[in-house]
Amino acid sequence: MQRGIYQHIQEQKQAGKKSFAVLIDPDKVNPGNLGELTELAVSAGVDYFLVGGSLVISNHLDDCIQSIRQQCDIPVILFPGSPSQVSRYADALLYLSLISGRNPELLIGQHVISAPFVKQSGLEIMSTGYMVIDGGAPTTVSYISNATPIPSDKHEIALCTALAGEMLGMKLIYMDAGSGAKKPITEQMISAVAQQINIPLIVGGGITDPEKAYKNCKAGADIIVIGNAIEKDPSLIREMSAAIHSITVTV
Ligand code: 1GP
Repeated sequence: MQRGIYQHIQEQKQAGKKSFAVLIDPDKVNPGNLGELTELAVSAGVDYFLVGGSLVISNHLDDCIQSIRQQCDIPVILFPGSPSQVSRYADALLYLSLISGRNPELLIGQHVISAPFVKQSGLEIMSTGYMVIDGGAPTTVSYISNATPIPSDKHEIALCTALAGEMLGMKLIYMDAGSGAKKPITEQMISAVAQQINIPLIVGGGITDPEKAYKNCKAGADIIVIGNAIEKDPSLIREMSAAIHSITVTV
């Protein structure tokens, strides 16, 4: 991709188009199933790969990204759970600040430590206000972050947090119920946030069917992230992509 990924995300938003990002956890793929997944993603018109996880145990992040890149042109965006998850083979990085929590390490501490090598990586850096929303049960992200998620019915907390993130200069807001969340984020909360911010809104966590993805987009999500459901049934990629891409809103 010649121009920047963030510019592309903004252009899609301005055109009223919705995007689909497939989340790949490097711990859960092997060369065989990653190849198959990539092939399916290309044929289904997936917009982005997000690679990373709250807790990555293996050390084949680089191999995983290189294998995707050898097979396709779908941009690879890092979604790091820690500063160790930076790979120069990716295209961009979500520079996440956990603005829904009050853990200073995840708001700014780890950024200070990782800033020099993040800069040296040459990756496109996209500052992202990361908001963890209660998904009905503790998820890896809620446990690891040691921060309380925003209650799922407190729309006003979510929208004020997102607004603050935007006014602090963040380029994206990512609302996440956590991987494998029992209850994905409600359309009411997505809509409350989307109506208040101008920057692109990413939504993920516990989305398992195309109808939910569709409704989330209708409520104002610009990018839908799906991991678990696709790990379990890769053939869902096609239906999810069709549902997300079927929407064009008038802006
Ligand atoms: C998690 O938003 C992502 O950070 C995706 O969640 O794995 O539940 O799709 P799922």
